[in-house]
Amino acid sequence: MQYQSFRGADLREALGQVKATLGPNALIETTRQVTNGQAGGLERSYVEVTAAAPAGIDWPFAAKTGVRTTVNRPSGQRGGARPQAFPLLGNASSASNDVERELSVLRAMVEELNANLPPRERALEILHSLGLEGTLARELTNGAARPAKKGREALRSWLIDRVRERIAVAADLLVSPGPQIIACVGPTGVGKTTTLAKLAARARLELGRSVGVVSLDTFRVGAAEQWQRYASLMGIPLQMVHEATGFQRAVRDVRSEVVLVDTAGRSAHSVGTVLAESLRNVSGPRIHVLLVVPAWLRANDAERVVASYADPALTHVVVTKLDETQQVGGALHAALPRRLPIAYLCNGPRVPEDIVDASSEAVLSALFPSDG
Ligand SMILES: Nc1nc2c(ncn2[C@@H]2O[C@H](COP(=O)(O)OP(=O)(O)OP(=O)(O)O)[C@@H](O)[C@H]2O)c(=O)[nH]1
Ligand SMILES: [Mg+2]
Repeated sequence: MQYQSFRGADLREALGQVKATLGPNALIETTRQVTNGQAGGLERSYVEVTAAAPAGIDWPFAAKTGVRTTVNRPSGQRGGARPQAFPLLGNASSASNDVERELSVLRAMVEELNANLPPRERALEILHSLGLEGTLARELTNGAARPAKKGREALRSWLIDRVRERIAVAADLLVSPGPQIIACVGPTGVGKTTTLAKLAARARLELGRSVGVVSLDTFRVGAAEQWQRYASLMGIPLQMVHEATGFQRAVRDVRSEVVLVDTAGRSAHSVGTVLAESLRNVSGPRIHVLLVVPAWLRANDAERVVASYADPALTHVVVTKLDETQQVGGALHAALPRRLPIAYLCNGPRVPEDIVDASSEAVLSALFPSDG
């Protein structure tokens, strides 16, 4: 296919030339903003569009204006994957062509707009597309001007480094020796019970530790049955506790080194109060309070949830449901602003498989999808 490049002072002008030369079905391959005007002589910056006539269609008119160069590009010439070419204006009878055309023009316009943004704004635009927002995003983009001048890829990898600096992770809590209590708190249905079941299975079956469960969730219908099933499958002791006063006794009764505490997904205030009262008089075991958030949570909701769990103080974050979204930046607002360590990542409902220890690289690869 023979590609040609067309230049215009802006995208509209360049696309006008494409259409005039190659017709309404022209295939757009790339658009780019060129800031070095020496080659094109179109003042200081211009837009360049690479396009080809669709196979089998001979558009009869040649462009009379503007700069046009021809690039012969045999198929497979480039090493990497070539961007997909979209028709500029599709056949009116083809709905999918229409959608592709709209997308291609929209994408080109967004790219043009972004290329014209100031460097800091370009960095913010990348973070916003990942779900990172507000003060956190502004902090992460401090100093973005220099890498932004080197292009989008350089800016992206600079941002990855900035986010890496902000991520705190914890080693697997289950491997540290000695008695400990691990409680999960968080909104309704986020995966608290499932995460604790995964931890119970790992501690009991993989690490051979003595594990027991104390559940403060006597609120939700079926909560007790859910734990009874897990406990009998894994052969671990279980205590259901209705009030904070019964907690210490329940912890004693499960006679385990690792005590996993489940809570109800109700208002943070009432859950916090029962758990805080329950833990107040516990001495001896190390206490971990894990906030569980789903990966698709939005930034301001994540920050609101963290703020609502003040007592007992949160010690770690667990991100669940990574399999349900491609945009996880919002959920990271539960951890990054306060540098709360992320302990585990869950990427599915299966017990015990779908859980991994959090690592900076695992968090980064979830946050920056490779095609983004
Ligand atoms: N896709 C997916 N589903 C998950 C994940 N973790 C949990 N689930 C599912 O989410 C639903 C709710 O999980 P639970 O563990 O009961 O959530 P919870 O936070 O204990 O819910 P409440 O006790 O009602 O507040 C269940 O259907 C789980 O199988 C995950 O990482 N990915
Ligand atoms: Mg539950």
